[in-house]
Amino acid sequence: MKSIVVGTAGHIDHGKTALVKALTGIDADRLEEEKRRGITIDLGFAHMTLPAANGEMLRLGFVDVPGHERFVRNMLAGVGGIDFVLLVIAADEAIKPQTREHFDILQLLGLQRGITVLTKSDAVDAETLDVVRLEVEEFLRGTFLDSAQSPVLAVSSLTGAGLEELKRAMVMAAAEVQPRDARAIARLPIDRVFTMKGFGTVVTGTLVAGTIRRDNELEVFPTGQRVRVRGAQVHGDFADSATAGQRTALNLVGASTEELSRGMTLVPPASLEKTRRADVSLRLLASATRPLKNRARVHLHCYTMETVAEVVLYGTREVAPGEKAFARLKLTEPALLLPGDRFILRQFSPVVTIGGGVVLDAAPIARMPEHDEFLKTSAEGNATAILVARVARRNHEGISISQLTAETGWTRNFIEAQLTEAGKAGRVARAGELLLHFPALEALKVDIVATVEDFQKKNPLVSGIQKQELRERARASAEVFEVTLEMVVREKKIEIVGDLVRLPGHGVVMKDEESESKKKIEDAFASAGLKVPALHEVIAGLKIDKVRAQKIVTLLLRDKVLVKVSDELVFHRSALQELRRQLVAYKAKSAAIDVGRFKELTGVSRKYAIPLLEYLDRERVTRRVGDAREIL
Ligand SMILES: Nc1nc2c(ncn2[C@@H]2O[C@H](COP(=O)(O)OP(=O)(O)O)[C@@H](O)[C@H]2O)c(=O)[nH]1
Ligand SMILES: [Mg+2]
Repeated sequence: MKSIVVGTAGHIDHGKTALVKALTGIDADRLEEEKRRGITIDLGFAHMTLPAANGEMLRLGFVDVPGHERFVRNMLAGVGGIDFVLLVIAADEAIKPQTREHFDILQLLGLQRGITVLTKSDAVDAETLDVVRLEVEEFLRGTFLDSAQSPVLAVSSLTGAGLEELKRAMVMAAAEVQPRDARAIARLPIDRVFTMKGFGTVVTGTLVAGTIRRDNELEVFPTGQRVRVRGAQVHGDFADSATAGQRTALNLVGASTEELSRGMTLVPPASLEKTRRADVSLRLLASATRPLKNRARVHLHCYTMETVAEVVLYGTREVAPGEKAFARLKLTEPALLLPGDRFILRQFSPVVTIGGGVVLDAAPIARMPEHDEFLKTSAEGNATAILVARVARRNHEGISISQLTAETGWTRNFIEAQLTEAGKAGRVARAGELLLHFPALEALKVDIVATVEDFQKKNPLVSGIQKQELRERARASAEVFEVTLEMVVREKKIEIVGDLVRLPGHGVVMKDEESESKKKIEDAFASAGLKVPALHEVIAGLKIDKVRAQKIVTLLLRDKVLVKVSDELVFHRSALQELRRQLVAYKAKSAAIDVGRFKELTGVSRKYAIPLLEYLDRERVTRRVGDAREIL
């Protein structure tokens, strides 16, 4: 069954609440004060089901808003989630100030569908009704409620005249309402919090995206509190789940009514992030009485949330009435905002609606080049272009899929689909969870190879650059560096030996006699096993002088081909590896070994055994316990 949420809008006393009651039978004025004074103060709710043209049923949730100018902020908390509006204009009064203000708000919110209802048709004669209709059609021309595309219907809630026609028109219009995405990340902006006898804490709201099920855990924004859904109601009926586009009530465990309030939002835990900064595109109403100045303080409304914000304009010192601009909003309190969210701005004082806009980026990063380009793409680009821009702006550190979700509110599935597109276009590369900007990645690869090449030219006696040093020169995050390095290795442009990175097959460039000596030293130790010769003897047997020989030994030690076990003793890496293997095998027989058994096992004298055991202790292969060693 399709569900949509219908909002009312219009000036006070024009018959909004009466119309909702005439349609649904429900009095949306639920507060005692509202009933006593006969005016709507806060949001009211009602619901009804109508047969749709395709034989299915259509479920309509109503959000009835107050028309009084003092309660526009309550109206704002209600209209954020609606799919469809009934713009109510009384035939005996025609267009009044809050008709205009509410209609401005609906347009700023980007609402696409609605019906204009001329109420109290019984209170005027046919001629007056015609005049009002003309006036209203003129007022709506060129807007989403232009009478060329959406009906202007006269009704009387008193006599019932026109109500059937209105219902039919609502069913037809509802068919054109784009259903909200039930698979998106769930988001419920809270509009009411109360306790219900036998249930405890209950919150209500219009579920603007996703699905919430009984027993789901949710996170409260911005407090971060975790709650569990004990039960759900949709349009007044118990339900196992609520989906986007439904008026939803949740019975929550884990939070008291004092801890929750209108303006907070419920979302799946650890999926999104709150913010105090948002880059936006905003528009000042043509009817605004003065320009919006840089650094002005305003009231910001988004869904049910409201806070004070400072507007920092980009590239201009003020926005004239009717003009648009990019700006950064600095919120006094953290809130949940996502790209695409519509918001309303009201003047700080006196409080009147002056404009609104759309969030482009609620996770701005510092000192970004081409910031303007990024905002333009965010405002006008398709999802793939936006994804590419978001990856590109983090070209040195990349962005993980979950981080991208937190920035955009997009699900993993949606991101994967965009990635396929972006990948085809050669714009984004993926390494596991990490997304990298392809051109930046290619540049980094070239950079790495050039750095290695350059290093080797300048240090012919060293067989490669230390990985750590290469990383520092590459100016990329550790993760991006590792991923890129791996790619360059796979492409066989460089190779990694131990801690060193070098051009393939490019060991130390040595003169013939030097490389011959190096080989001799290596061979002398490799063939000796643990019964190593004295280093000075090996050096004495070479054709080159001592200083050059010592340099080669230093390189061999640094590359960990040779390992110094004590001041006098140097071993080949392979001999020590073999020793470790022997000890592991020995451990199967005995958990401990003493010096005598060690000599037996390895065939070395005491002069070698003691330094070797001390080396093994340092390496945490063994641990000294009294005279023996425990094998770890
Ligand atoms: N004659 C007549 N009076 C109406 C009609 N609809 C509403 N009213 C009256 O107009 C007043 C304001 O109606 P209400 O629904 O509270 O207006 P709201 O402020 O827009 O919600 C009430 O006294 C209603 O009884 C109508 O269709 N015909
Ligand atoms: Mg009312």
